[in-house]
Amino acid sequence: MTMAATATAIAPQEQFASDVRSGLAKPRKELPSKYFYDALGSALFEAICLLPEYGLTRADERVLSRNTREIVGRIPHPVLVSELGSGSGRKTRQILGALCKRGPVSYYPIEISPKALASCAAELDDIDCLSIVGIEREYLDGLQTVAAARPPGAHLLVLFLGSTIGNFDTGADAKFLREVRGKLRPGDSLLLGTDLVKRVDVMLEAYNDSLGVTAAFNLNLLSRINRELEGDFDLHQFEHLARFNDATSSVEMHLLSKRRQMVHVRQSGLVTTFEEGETIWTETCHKYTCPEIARLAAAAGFRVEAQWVDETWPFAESLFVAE
Ligand code: AVJ
Repeated sequence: MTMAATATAIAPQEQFASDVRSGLAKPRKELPSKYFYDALGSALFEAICLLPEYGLTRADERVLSRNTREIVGRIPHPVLVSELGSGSGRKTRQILGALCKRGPVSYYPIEISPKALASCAAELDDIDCLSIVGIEREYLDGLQTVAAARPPGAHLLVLFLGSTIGNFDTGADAKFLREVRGKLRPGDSLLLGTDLVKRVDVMLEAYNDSLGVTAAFNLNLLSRINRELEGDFDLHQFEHLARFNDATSSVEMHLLSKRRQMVHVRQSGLVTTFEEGETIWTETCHKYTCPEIARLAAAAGFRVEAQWVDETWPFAESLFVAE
């Protein structure tokens, strides 16, 4: 794998320190969910994907593998593929493998974690005719780099799988997709994975598993702050909380302070007090409906070319085409 871009204006560590400072200074404390994925957090997420309660990733993989031929049949050739978040490479493998049967394909995974990029490249290394160019950037910056590098006449397919789109705040998903659209040309495609609304108890158990893996995944954010930013969070004094917000149709994850306590984060220059029962909001996982996906596409300048839904665990794969 070649690395096309590693330059960032502000060092990732400083960005982390500053995001922690601003998130914990808010009246309703919050932390960005993108910081879950250090080496331990990524391993815990892989474990989450194996939990019986968490059907999301299996559904995503199932829809993709059952419909690979039809999906790929709708993508013009030659094509340049870019993925927002490199994931484990497992899901992408089938799509890329099928595209490669028609000729050489360039694949540009965009990911802020260099480790994730490396393991994705290792996973996909054996596919013939595939050249992998890792882009260590935020999604939109990375997509800009890919768009600038595309040869004339090549079609661009953007993959945004696993319902990561659901992690945006309400309204920010549409804004993000508009920005993605802004980097594309008419006729380019976006394959978008979205988890769909299902029974509330099923949705809640997916984020509150009986082994406590999701709790560990959530709490690891505090231990990452301790490790990397010289924080002194006492992990025993916080607990994992998952709840369904009806108004936004989202599962929210929080970390709840079990008592009144003070916390320091040295590299963020932060001292803050938690009341008993106060929470840090760490993640939003929005659950979609199909009409909502259609509205989202239209609002962002796409049409829904095709859609595939898993019936066992309602999850949709939608092929958007830029208008
Ligand atoms: C990887 C963002 C799709 O929102 O379900 C899993 C992350 N958080 N369990 C999700 C996650 C808690 C996951 N996504």
